Amino acid sequence: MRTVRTQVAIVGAGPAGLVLAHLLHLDGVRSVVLERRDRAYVEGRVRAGLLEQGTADLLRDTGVGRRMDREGQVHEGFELRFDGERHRLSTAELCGRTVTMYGQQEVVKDLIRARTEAGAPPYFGVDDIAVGDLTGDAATLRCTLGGQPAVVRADFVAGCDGFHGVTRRSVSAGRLTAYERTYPFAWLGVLAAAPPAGEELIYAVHERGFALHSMRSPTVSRLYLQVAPDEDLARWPDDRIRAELRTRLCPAGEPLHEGPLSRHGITSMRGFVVEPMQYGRLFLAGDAAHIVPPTAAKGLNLAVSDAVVLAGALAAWYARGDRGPLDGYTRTCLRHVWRAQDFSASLTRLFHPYPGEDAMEARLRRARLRRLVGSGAAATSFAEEYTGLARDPAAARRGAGA
Ligand code: RFL
Ligand code: PHB
Repeated sequence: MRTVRTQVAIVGAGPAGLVLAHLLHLDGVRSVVLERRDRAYVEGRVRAGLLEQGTADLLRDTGVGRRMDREGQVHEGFELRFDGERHRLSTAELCGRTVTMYGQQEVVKDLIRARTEAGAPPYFGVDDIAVGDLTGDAATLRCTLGGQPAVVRADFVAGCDGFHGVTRRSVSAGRLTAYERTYPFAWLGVLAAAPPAGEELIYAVHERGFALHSMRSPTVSRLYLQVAPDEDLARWPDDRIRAELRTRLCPAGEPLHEGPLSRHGITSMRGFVVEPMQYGRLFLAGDAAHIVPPTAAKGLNLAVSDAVVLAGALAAWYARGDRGPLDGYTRTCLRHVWRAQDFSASLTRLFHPYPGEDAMEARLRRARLRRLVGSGAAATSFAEEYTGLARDPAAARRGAGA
């Protein structure tokens, strides 16, 4: 039996786990990252693409932002279409903040590269982790590493293994409370090998359903359509997807570049939070602890925020024996988690016609949209939430003295 001894065992090589490992390394704390999938899978998974300014700044500040600065696109605003009208909201003018479009899998590649260059690459293909007692003198994980049975002993376990991971489920029954909401629709997402229709994102609210025109690069667009929650992808041949995108995004015949579609997927819409986000030696971060519907693009950004809080708390423990920040981990994170849940829920309600929505509700939604584009105060508040002004992981890390 092989034994691996480390300070922090990190389960999952998504954004939460990899940012945490990177920051701990910079803080002189040893960790190992254990990932169920192989490297190609993790680096190829197409998911989020919008980095709040604080997330982009954190990557920059900590030395993993060079490719993002070369290849990512900084956006100073976005377009909102409804009732055949086009409105631009400038987040830069409203609150002085921008967002950066750069694919989640590119962030993941940059972080894996940094771990590899630091001599501590993640272990991939570790698909049988069993979490032992979390309340004793040390935490123990059993798994197979490189074909050999292994025990990983650590002071702490970071559960960064996403919503379907093993760490949250390893906590004894009754210790965690889950809050959950599912939405009566889903998003069908595709990549298009076509230049984006414009320089900024387009959010289109249409009576047939919501549509989003996003992007990953000057030659790759990312498109989403609201569909039924149990939608069958087989019912959506590419011609139907294109026609529906044109109807919802371009009601006045606005341009939309077309190209081959790939990476078709259905993303369910769910809000989920578990409280507390810690138990004994286990600390949950990112999707393992909370899920937001993708409407406001908060999932990845929240995962990075959690990782910054946890890295700071672990560094305080190892550097000064200060247990306070670890004890307060849940409280610190939940403030921004619930803020983002609320913004994501209200944006989801604002942008999507619910199945069976009546004429009254449709008009109330339109009145809210009108207020957003017609009131400086409403637009500024929206821009602050959208760009994550109040939850800036780069500022949090600088503030923690790192
Ligand atoms: P991740 O990225 O899910 O990473 C978790 C990692 O843990 C691994 N894992 C395990 N490893 C070892 N042992 C086990 N038993 C394990 N079980 C799982 C997984 O293989 C994986 O590598 O979580 P993290 O790091 O918390 O990051 C969160 C973000 O990934 C997530 O919030 C966003 O991508 C959510 N999300 C989206 N967010 C947006 O802001 N905009 C989007 O367009 C968007 N699209 C999406 C999404 C999430 C999706 N999911 C969860 C299915 C599209 C999809 C399809
Ligand atoms: C995306 O590009 O995946 C994306 C962008 C903005 C959103 C949601 C998703 O609000």
